[in-house]
Formats: sequence, C-alpha cells, structure tokens
Amino acid sequence: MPQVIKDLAIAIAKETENSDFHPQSCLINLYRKGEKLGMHKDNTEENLSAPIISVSLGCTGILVLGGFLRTDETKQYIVQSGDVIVMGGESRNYFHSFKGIVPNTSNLLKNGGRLNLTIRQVN
Ligand code: MD6
Ligand code: FE
Repeated sequence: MPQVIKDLAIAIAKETENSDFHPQSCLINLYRKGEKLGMHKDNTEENLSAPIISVSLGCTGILVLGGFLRTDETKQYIVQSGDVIVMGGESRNYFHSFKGIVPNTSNLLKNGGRLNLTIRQVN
C-alpha cells in the first residue's frame, strides 16, 4: 500500500480517537452507473475491533447503514468525493450496503463513476 494512503488512514483514525490503527490492506471498489454492493458485514478480518476507514472519490453515492441484524432499520447517507467514513466501535459490525452512484456528479475519474477505498487493519 502506498505510504500516503497509510498516513491518511492513520491521520483519519486519530481524529476519531483510534490512535493505534495499523493499516495493512486497502480494498478499492469501482462503481460505474447502476452498479451496487449488497448488504454485508466486513467480518473476515482477524481483528474485528480495529476500525475500517473508508474514503470516497469521484461521483456522489448513497451508503446504507443498518445495525447488527440484517433486518435492523437502515439509514441512508449521501457520500461525496473526499468524504470519509470510519466504521469503528459498535458500528464496526453493522450491516451496510452501497445503493449506487449519482451519475455525472464528478469528473475526477476519466470514465466517470466512484472509487471507494476501505483501509483495514487485518490482525
Ligand atoms: C462503499 N463501503 O462505500 C462501500 N465497509 O462503496 C463499505 O462497504 C464499507 O464504507 C466498511 C467500512 C466502511 C465502508
Ligand atoms: Fe463494507
């Protein structure tokens, strides 16, 4: 992972009182028009207490955040380019999904769309 991404994640973690975050992996998802990510929990990491730091780049999109159970009530959040989400504490283990992008809201990416970086401490 490039050092600049590690440094960014560490700085973001510090802002949310997570002063011992060790970035070990960065998953990059690309969404074009109409593409989504289904309801899931990120629970394959060995360490489920470290937060996950997420950075949105490019088109605006809609993130859906639920609770511990798949059937829990959800809330929708508009995420814009440069927005950061920290799933830490209780929310580390909440269900969530990505509903899709709002096309043509950014020209950061050459072919449009949105990139989402999720930076994780694995163990
Ligand atoms: C997305 N985000 O924003 C999907 N997971 O495209 C996630 O699945 C996610 O934003 C864990 C922590 C933060 C996230
Ligand atoms: Fe996730």
